[in-house]
Amino acid sequence: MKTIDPSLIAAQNDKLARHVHHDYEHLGEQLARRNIDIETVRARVAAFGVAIPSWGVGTGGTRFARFPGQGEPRHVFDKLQDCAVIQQLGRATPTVSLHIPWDRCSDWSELRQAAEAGGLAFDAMNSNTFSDQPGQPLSYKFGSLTHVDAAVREQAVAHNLECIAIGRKLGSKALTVWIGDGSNFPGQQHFRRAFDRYLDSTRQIYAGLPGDWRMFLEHKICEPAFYATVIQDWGSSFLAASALGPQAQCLVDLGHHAPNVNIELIVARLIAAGKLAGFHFNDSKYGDDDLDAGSVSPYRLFLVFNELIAAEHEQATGFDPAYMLDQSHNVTDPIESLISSAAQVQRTCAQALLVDRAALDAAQHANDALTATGLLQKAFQTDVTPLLQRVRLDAGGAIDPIATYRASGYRQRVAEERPAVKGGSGGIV
Ligand code: PSV
Ligand code: MN
Repeated sequence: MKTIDPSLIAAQNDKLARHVHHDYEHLGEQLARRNIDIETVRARVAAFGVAIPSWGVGTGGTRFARFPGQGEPRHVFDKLQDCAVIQQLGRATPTVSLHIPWDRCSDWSELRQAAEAGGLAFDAMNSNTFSDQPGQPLSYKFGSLTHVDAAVREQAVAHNLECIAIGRKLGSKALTVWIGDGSNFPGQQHFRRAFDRYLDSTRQIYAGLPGDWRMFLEHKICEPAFYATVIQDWGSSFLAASALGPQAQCLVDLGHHAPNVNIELIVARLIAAGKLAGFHFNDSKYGDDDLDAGSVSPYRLFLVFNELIAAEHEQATGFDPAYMLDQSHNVTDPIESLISSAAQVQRTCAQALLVDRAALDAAQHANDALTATGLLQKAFQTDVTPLLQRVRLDAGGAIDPIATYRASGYRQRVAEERPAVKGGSGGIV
């Protein structure tokens, strides 16, 4: 697999390594004064990983247009190669989440080998019953797992079971189910019956889950159903996951909520119920904008991580969230966006590890709101850049991954090998 020449990474790192060691030492001293051991934080951050969505390495596009970039991946092997570059430089993305049928290929063992060669493994499998594929017998125009026609539901169930079968070949351990089913007009759909049909269909998928797999139910407030969506919020998702059983959990995509919804509170509720599957990280200003994680509201991301690290600290039962990115890159090179977004998520994890949990407990018990919130801000405002740089350097990545990526000329090189394809494979809608 043609990735970046390691000697280029080493040469780029050589220019910066001295400063990184100095800055790291300085940060360590500052944290020691706060009774925080930087080595402990570093070990935890080094173990943190967030999955790359295979569909994220292509230019996403909006409902209006897609403006493909140079060297767009042509198929899943190209996508894996791009993911390998992201991991090689950033060292925060050891896994890839595939979307079927966008990532269909003729030889899954070859794909698994390619992933291994690129230092990657497979995270959750994603099914797609929100769009019709060429040659598909029945249409999902009016829904899939909740369709009024049992034959359409059967087709959608079979597709999900096939995703599990593919995932087993690849070493995946989870299936993420997001459906666009819902209605665009009041009265169009019988709400309770549609939800019952969802339960009936997902029960059949759940029955096909291997014992060591999980099923992630992803909710979304709207789009493509703009009046009512069947699994529109964490409440519906939670009801369904509870009805299905312990292997079903609720996946939180940060963009899938109404503006200003308190997502960290939802996260806390799901943790308490042992039903937090994990995340699709991204950011937004207005809706499901799929902007780069932490690019608009980094403090909101921090507050989510504050709940996650608190749960880890308190050893909450059944707490084992899966972390994935889910973004649409329209104006950036997707590889650059994914490297920097993963680093942003990793940064936020590091910041949340700096919260003085004992002091926060004490402030909460004393009803000292200002001290409590100040403790969160102190952690959030700590510049952990040297720590992230050290983690990358120690793992063989690039101290400055974006600069190294640009210096490598990777994009120009793949542009020569990958002729421009009009339209290209599926992006995010
Ligand atoms: C839906 O908007 C979503 O967030 C789901 O995760 C899909 O699988 C993904 O985007 C890709 O379109
Ligand atoms: Mn998503």
